[in-house]
Order: sequence, then structure tokens, then C-alpha cells
Amino acid sequence: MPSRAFPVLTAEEAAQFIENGNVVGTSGFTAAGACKVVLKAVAARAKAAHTAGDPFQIKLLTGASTGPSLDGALAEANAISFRTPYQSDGSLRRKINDGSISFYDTHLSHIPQYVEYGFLGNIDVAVVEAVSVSPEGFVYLTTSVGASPTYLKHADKVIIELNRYHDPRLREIHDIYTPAPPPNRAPLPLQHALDRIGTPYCMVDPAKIVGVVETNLPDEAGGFREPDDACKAIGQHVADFLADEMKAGRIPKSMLPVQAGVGNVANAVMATLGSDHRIPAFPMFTEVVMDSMIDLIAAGRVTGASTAALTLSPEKLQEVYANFNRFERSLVLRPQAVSNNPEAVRRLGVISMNTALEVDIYGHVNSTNVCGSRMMNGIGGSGDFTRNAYISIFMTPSIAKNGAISAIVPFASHVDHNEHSVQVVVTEHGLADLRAKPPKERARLIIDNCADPSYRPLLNEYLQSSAMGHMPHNLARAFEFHTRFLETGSMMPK
Ligand code: 0RQ
Repeated sequence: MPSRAFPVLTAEEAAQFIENGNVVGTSGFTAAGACKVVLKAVAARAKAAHTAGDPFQIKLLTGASTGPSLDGALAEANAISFRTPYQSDGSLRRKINDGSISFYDTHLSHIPQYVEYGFLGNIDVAVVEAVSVSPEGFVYLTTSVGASPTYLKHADKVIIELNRYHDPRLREIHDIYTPAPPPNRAPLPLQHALDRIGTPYCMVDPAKIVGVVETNLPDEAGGFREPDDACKAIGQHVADFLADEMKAGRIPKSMLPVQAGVGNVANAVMATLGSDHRIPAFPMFTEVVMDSMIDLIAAGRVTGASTAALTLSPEKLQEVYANFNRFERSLVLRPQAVSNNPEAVRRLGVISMNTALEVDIYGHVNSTNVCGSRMMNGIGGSGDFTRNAYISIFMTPSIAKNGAISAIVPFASHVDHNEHSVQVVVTEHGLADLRAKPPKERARLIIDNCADPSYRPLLNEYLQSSAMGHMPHNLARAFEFHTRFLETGSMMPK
């Protein structure tokens, strides 16, 4: 057994290698492949230290969000001082917003390069989940790759969580390629979304492995909501739009690769899009594969997916394992430096589909900060794809919180994706194709096609009140939807 080459530790023993103030890099890109026991033991250690009056906090670097046994446990134990690059845990979110955790929100594709150049400090310990590790240091990862190859390379010490739950055949879908640092970075040798360009393993200096912790645990991936009518309508508008683009010859008959963000909306839209037979089967060049995409691959509607993670419910993952021969050629798991590579996105002609919290009348998108201030999850990979997509689409239900919030606002209270990168906006009411449209035309399309009818008069009134100029704004009133919401609990006047 490969683990015999390294000391087999309990999670508590492994946690002793992590000290107060350490920078810790972990596996996990969503809950897929996230560490499940060692960081939980670090949380317990931090709690004990705090009870004894001692400080204990780590700086935590991951691939993206993780699971409750990692982000959740550490946040609840007040064991994180700094976190990057993306999260979606309730406790962690609360602490980021009350100021007790510093959060650095950045593009996921940037993280490996940031680590490489030391912007995030020296990595003291990497904790990475794997299906196996050889005495020579060949590490075969589980359901995500994320930034693990980088953390393994740069950490002083390495702990492997060897998870027996996963099918060792996962190695057949891993493709690990690490771009060299500039100026010697070669073009990615990727001609098609599903090309394999690397090795099935990451390499680590075996002398750095301080121990292996054995587990047998499923990923803590929560499922998504059943698609509601709004999500189904958004999916239908996207499908109609893509079918029209094909008819117009702006999308080739063979289709282009598709990227979809993670969440209830994207999961539902993918299901609708995939079942529309006007759209031929397409490959995905994306960062997260969700349940709906596995169904589409099984049905032959998606030809395969390049991704950084398999964010699947335990049942869906078992379905993949039970039919591995079917999925082995159609799934490729890559490091986030490759899955989210902006150069590849531009060259392959990816159609990106991400979700907005709010969109303003000129097409700026806020995906991260509620009312400009409260962090939701983070930008994730949405910027990696949006800026370089052949067609960049943003989707959102037109209202949130039973209509107290309009997703279409006069001015975005925070901008993740600006008017120059956002090409198409879709809500359940319709679609605004912003390409080649100057600002005032964009405003007309977004208000008329996308805003909820109950908010259209208010948005029109704002537009008419705006001063002259290329992109007319009434600065005294630009945030009145948000200030009204903060004062009264609704963007709609009483
Ligand atoms: O709150 O759960 O309390 O009901 O936001 O909204 O409609 O369920 O949508 O799950 O698709 O998430 C933008 C957050 C959408 C996500 C966001 C409230 C709403 C609900 C969730 P409840 P839905 P989704 C891939 C790419 C940025 C990163 C990204 C996201 C909750 O898609 O984080 O795209 N995107 N990464 O009620 C206040 C508003 C709101 C609002 C919705 N304007 N103000 N609350 N909500 N609009 C991921 C990776 O990179 C790994």
C-alpha cells in the first residue's frame, strides 16, 4: 500500500504540524475534493488554544469554496485570520462581513501564479485529499484539482488525506499541467476543450510529506434547488438566443464550448439548455461540473467537460463511478490555472454563462457584494471566463427576496464585470443583447426586456432624471434603490 511509505497519522496528530500563524494551502474546489478531517482537527486545536487564552489562527488558501468540515469548522472556531480566493460557507461569510476574517477576493486562475511569486506568503503546510500517493511522490487527487499542484510544490510540509471513499479510477480523468512562469510560458497545447495535455498525477518531493491520514468520507456537496419557473424561463431565453445565433451563422453548426457558473440558477439553466434539441451536443470548458451536466453527458447532449471539480451529490458521483467506462473519456479534471485559463477561453471561443446578484441599466454586473458592502461568495472564476468569452452571458431572476430587491438597478453598487465585458443579460422576462450597443440603447433593452414590470417605471423615471452625457447618471440618485432597501427593507417605495 502506498501509504506505508509515509507515517500514518490520526487527524489530531496531523493537526499538530500546523502552527498558529501558518499559511495553509488545501485541496477543495467547492466541496469537491476538500479536506475533511485534518482542518477539522485544527479547528478543535484552535478552540482549545483559545480556551487556554492562547492565540491560534491560520491563513487559509484553497482552490475555491470548500465544505463544512473545512471552512465551516475553522470559521466557527475563530481559527482563520485570512482567507482567499472564494467561499460559500455561512459562518465564514458572517465573519468576513463582521470584519473578523480578512478575505481577499480574486480571480481563481490567478491563485497559482500569486503563490508562485510569493504574493500570498510562504506556504507552511499543504493538506491535500488524494486517492493515492506513491513513495516517489506521485499524488493522484480525488474529485477536484483546484490549486493543489501548486500548494504541493510550494509547501514546506505536506499532509495527505487518503480518502478510500473515492474510486481510484479517478486518476484516469486527471490532467495535470502546470504553465511555466513568464517569460518562458508556452502557449497551452490545448486545441479542443477535452484535449489532455498533462499527467494524471501531481508531483511532490516525498521528503516533505510528514504523514498520511486515512479517511473514507463522501464530499460534502449540497444539492441544488429544483429549478423554479424563473430559472426555467431564463434557460429557455438562453436556448432561444443561442439557436438564433446559430441560424445567423454567428455560432458554428458544431457549437462552441460552454462554461456555466455554479449555483441554483446555472444548474437549472444547463438542464434546460441541454434538453433543447435546436442546440447540438456541445463540450463544456468550465470550472465546475454539477449534477445536471452528468445527466446531459449520459444523454449524449454534452460531449464532455473540462473542469477543475466534480461538484456532484453523493448519488450522482456514485452513478459516475458505476459507469466509469462511459465517463472516463468525457471528463477531464484540470488545475484552475488551466480550467480557467483566459487565453484558452478566448481561443476556444467559450460561451460563458454566469449569475449576477444585480445588473445596472448600462450592463455593469455585481456578482459579489450585496448593497456594495456585504460579501456573498466571491468572484470565483466568473471573471476568468467573462472577460475573454466569445459570448458572455449573465443570468439572474429579475427580483430577489419576494420582490423586495430588484436585480436590475440604476447603478451597480459594486462592479465585478463591467459594461465592456458583459454582452448578454437574461432574466425570466427576457434577454438583452448588449453587443455593439451604446449605453442609452443598452439601458432601454435592459429595462424593457429584463427588469421586473413592477420596477420598470422606477427605472425609467431614473433614466429620465439622469443628466446629459455618454452614460447619463444622476449621481445624487444613483444608489436610491439600495439606500431605500437599507432604510425600509425594500427597493420598492411604500
Ligand atoms: O438567497 O439563498 O437566502 O434565498 O442570493 O441566489 O437565486 O439561489 O442564485 O445560487 O445561482 O447564486 C450570484 C450568489 C447566485 C452565485 C450568486 C440572494 C437570493 C438567494 C442565491 P437565499 P440564487 P445562485 C462559478 C462562477 C459569483 C461567482 C461565480 C455567485 C441567494 O452565482 O456567487 O459566478 N456568483 N462563480 O435571494 C441580495 C441581491 C440578490 C440576493 C440574489 N441582489 N441582493 N441577495 N440574492 N440576488 C463558481 C466558482 O467559481 C467556484
